[in-house]
Amino acid sequence: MIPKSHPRYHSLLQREKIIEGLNKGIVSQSGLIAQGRGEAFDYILGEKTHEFALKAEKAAVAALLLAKHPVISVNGNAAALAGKELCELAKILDAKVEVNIFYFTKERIERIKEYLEKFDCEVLAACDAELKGLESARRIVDSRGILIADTVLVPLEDGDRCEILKKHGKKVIAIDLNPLSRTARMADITIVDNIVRAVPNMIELAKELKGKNRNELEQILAEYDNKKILHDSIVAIRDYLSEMASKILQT
Ligand code: PTJ
Repeated sequence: MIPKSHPRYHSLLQREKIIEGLNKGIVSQSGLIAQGRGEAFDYILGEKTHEFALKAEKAAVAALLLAKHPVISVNGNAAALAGKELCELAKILDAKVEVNIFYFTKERIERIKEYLEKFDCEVLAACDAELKGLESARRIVDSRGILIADTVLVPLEDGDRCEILKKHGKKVIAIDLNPLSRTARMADITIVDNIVRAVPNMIELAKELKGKNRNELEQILAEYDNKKILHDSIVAIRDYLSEMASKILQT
């Protein structure tokens, strides 16, 4: 039990969720390492949602609302950290939820599916189709989901699949705290934010944008520039580090 007064409460809570996910057979062992990398980037971003992330979250929601076949791809870490919220988002957006993992075992696919179904969510996990051009297990998809999707939300992704999804003509939205990753640089919309903050923000935005017409949603996308967002996120890290370096000298 982590005391709420602990200065690193939120970060420790995420660790606990990931470890719990590992014990339940939802998270892969590598998921622990991925969380550590994410934490490090979150630290140097000041552990908050920046303006550039909110802009990307808004554009992502607009793209998912405009899509014909929107799919939210869920892996072990995403399920453990934000499973409930991802299901809620899917419902508001009328998007499909599909389990897709890098460290593939049929057992883990089933565990994640069962876990997500607890949130009153229909979960695709048939593993009955393949994304051509990809060697990793992420190629194994559901014929009713990612295979036919036009827009895919991929939280905590690896760069290879992002590239292949794009080659298959899909719009890719990534949630990745590392703006330097291949995924972040390849995606159409990159949300440089922690999934535990990004998805609740997207739920609120989805409620708000659902009432807009297609022209208004298209306008949001037309004004969105992912290169600028990536640039701004890297600059935010630089500025945060410069500020901390100055503070050290002042104390
Ligand atoms: O469940 P599986 O088998 O699909 O495996 C999932 C992981 C995450 C282990 C797998 O996809 C993997 O190895 O991913 P990578 O290549 O480590 O990339 C994960 C990215 O997510 C890194 O760039 C991290 O910085 C980022 N990340 C980690 N935790 C968070 C995060 N981004 C947002 N929020 C987080 N909490």
